[in-house]
Amino acid sequence: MSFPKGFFWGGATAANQCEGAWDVDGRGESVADHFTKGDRQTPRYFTYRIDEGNYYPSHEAVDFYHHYKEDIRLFKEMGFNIYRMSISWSRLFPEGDEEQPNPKGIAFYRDVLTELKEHHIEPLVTISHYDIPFGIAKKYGGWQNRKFINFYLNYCKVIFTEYRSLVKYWLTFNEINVLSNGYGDIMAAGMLPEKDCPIFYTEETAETKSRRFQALHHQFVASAKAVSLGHGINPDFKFGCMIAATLPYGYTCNPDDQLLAQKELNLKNYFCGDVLCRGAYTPMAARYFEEEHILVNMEKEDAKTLKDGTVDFYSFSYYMSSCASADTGKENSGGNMSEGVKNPYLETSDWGWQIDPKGLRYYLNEIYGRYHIPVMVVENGLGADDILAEGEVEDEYRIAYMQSHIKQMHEAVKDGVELIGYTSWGCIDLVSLSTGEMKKRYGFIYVDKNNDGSGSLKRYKKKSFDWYKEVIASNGEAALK
Ligand code: BGP
Repeated sequence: MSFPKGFFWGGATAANQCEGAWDVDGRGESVADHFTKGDRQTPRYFTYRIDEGNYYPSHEAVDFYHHYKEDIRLFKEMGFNIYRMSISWSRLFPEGDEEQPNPKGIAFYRDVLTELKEHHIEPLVTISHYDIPFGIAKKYGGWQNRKFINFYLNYCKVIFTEYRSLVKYWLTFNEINVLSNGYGDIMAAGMLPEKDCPIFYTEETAETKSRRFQALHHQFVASAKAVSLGHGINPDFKFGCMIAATLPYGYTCNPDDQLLAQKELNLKNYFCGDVLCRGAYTPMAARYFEEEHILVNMEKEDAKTLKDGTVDFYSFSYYMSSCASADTGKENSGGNMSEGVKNPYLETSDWGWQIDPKGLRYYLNEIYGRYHIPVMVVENGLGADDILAEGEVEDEYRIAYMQSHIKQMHEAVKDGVELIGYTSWGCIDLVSLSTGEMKKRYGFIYVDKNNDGSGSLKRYKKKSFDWYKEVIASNGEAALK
């Protein structure tokens, strides 16, 4: 048994991490344009002003804006039949609250989508990937303000109508569960701090939690409304939720560890998954809100809106698993919103992320068993410090990482999971979200751009480029050897 016929193979990027051209053709500032560069030891900062003395990696990124034709040609050469990209909201609505979009922004995405169509690559479009217009964040306080639902829906109406015949697959919010996990106030909710601070900084009080969950509730409503709106505009549209897979194993067979792991699985994944896929809050939510003194205003009609706007498929990013332990003295592992106790059975990447291909199979079964809707892995990959030598990058470690994950996806398919696609993260090198570095590379395509912003932006094929090409040509078989 191999991967299903018509399986989607491709790669994924996000506008603020690859497009650049931050102030070109009428684009407005995004909150992400206010994030400085950090590294594994130094946090990225949000700065209210764009300081001349600071470096903001999103401003140029890898300049996909001016290289998209060349990049799409390379994707096609690898055999992609899908490409996950995001639209920069502030390229279309510079401040975020305008009625009418910026025509040059509309034209840019039309060109990109047309280019994909000509290459027979299906776009998978993330509507909001950590890319909130700075204008509305500043004026209205971010997603905690219910007005955001209408700004978002106006944006959706424009892109659904403009690109009605160019896009079929949409994701409403990237990793929506960062808000239930406590990381996303600035980047995912546009709730700006009073003072410049690290981008992942969150003060945890009942009040800040209430604001965060209020913002999340508004995103749930916005997502459901977008799904209903989109289905009305084109009944062929397919919508997915996008969740950062957070897979906690109980550290020991101590029932306390297992209960903790179960609670984390619920709060970090199903909290959002249940609303988006089933149209209602997960049973554990009420107790959690009560114990944490979290207050969320919900309008009377919201329950019906959520029920009516459930998604058509479940998509997620998967990089690692974690461990839950009731013993608070244990050493933690690093990760993107997935911190937990270090697992002695797993290796870690150079950035401290635990590598666990079998966890991907586990998670796929878990999700499909709960929701019974098609599933797509829309982010997965290895961030590594690649060396370009005489135009070549020998990234065997990336091949090994991806091969082991594809093998486990295949096991999940054999287990009966309706897996429909795989878009590896950062198919072309781009700016790292957590550190802002270029050095943390994920691509099959190397971009000559360095941490300090220097570099020619020239593209080079890595060794993994040819390997992935073979994998796609054989519908996955080449990775199963
Ligand atoms: C996910 C984000 C992506 C991406 C990825 C890798 O959480 O959706 O935007 O960047 O993580 O993370 P990083 O870039 O920090 O290595």
